[in-house]
Amino acid sequence: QGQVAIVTGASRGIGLAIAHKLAEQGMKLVLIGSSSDIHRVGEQLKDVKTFQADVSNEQQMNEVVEATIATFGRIDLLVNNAGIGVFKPVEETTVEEWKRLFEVNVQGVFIGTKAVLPHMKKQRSGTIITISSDVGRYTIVNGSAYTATKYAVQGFSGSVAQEVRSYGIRVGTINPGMVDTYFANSTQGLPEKAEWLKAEDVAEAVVYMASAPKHMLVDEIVLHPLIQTYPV
Ligand code: NJP
Repeated sequence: QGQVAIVTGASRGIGLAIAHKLAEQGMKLVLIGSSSDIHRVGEQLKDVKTFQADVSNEQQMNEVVEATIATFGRIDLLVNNAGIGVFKPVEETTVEEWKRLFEVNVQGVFIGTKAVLPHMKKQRSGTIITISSDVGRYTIVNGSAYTATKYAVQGFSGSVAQEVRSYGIRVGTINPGMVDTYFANSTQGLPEKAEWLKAEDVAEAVVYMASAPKHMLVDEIVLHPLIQTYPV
């Protein structure tokens, strides 16, 4: 009760489900989206502030974090959820697509994490959860650029987890398989995705990781739809 969470990419999909689940837990929320859609989400929830900001922009993210401290006084949880996907053969992937994937999926996680850490260190507590991917653990065809970003995020999060654990700060990743959202120009609720994970399934994992006893770090949660085959 009374804890404060920042969730990026909360205007739809997994981030929106996370926002609703954390609100049910009584958390105060700061929600970020790159489009003005994020403000509509704010109208559905209480104790919430919404910001239209690009996670890859350090100045914008620092302003959101400063506004969070000014409004709520602390930051207990950061969920680095915002992400984009491009799935095509490597020769068809442009340098612009490669750069943008890394800006949002990797630089965005770095910037968000860097911005909250001084506040969490002062509190000597906090949890940082990044929504990475099962493809941060193995590779898929036609996903080379996206897969590279999620491998990068795994390395980053694991390293930061070691760096900040002595401050009582926990850093972990959640690695879902196929989730029914708007990801990579899809639409949520299509019949062919009926048996995929729901955004709420990933949100439940966030709640589990964030509400674990303070002495316990849940490093990583991997979850798949039962129908999805994957390398082991
Ligand atoms: O995607 P989607 P998901 N700055 O498209 C926001 C990972 N994942 O919920 O631009 C700030 O429905 C965007 O906001 P707006 C995936 O890699 C997914 O599935 O305003 N926000 C929207 O709210 C990603 O890390 C699957 O519309 C930015 C949200 O991000 C995470 O799950 C599988 C932004 C995207 O909603 C959430 O993706 C997997 C920016 N620069 C991992 N760019 C899957 N769906 O199957 C985008 O393994 N947003």
